[in-house]
Amino acid sequence: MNVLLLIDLQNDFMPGGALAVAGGDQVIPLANFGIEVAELVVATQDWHPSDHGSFASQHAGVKVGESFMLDGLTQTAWPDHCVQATAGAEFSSKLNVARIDKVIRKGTHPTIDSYSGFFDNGHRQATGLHDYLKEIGATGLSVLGLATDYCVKFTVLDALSLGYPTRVIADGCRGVEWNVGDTASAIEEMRLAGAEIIGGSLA
Ligand code: VGL
Ligand code: ZN
Repeated sequence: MNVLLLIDLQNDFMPGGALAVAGGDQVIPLANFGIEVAELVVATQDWHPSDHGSFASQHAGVKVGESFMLDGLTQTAWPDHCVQATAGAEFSSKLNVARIDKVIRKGTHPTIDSYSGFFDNGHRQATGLHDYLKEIGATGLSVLGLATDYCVKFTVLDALSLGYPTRVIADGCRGVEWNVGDTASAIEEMRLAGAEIIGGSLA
């Protein structure tokens, strides 16, 4: 069974959101088309406590976009975003959420971030996504969502190392692009790791 995996299609990553990704809303129609034709749909949801350690607001002298050490790992400082049970953490209202079979929440532990939908950034804890995919007999993944250079990339790299044939629907992804070229580099990194990169077609 091929599974459509939707990454973090949440209000805070949409234009106007706390961690807005340029053109983030433009991927929703393709996500909804994918949902219509997919056998099974899994969505990840960035789901942080309000005092999450990835937030610049929690660290005196650390500005958004800077790197700092968080519990032994290099961490990028983000604006407060996707706080549990806030409007920003909800899926975009334009997304056909009724047809999502399973939601995987990540980033819930206060002192570690979780870009990947499978594991936190230190690979200390699993989110349950791999167990779920094994349980339903997933044989391959088609991935789209936000952001190409963070959560999409790390989810895809983990999926490949776990052995899932993985396809990235590039037109369904947008990057944060802190540095010019980050999105293109992320696509190249996923391709070199073995992902199949395709345009807008789900065929
Ligand atoms: C993301 C930064 C922080 C993402 C989540 O969804 O790509 N990026 N939290
Ligand atoms: Zn986050």
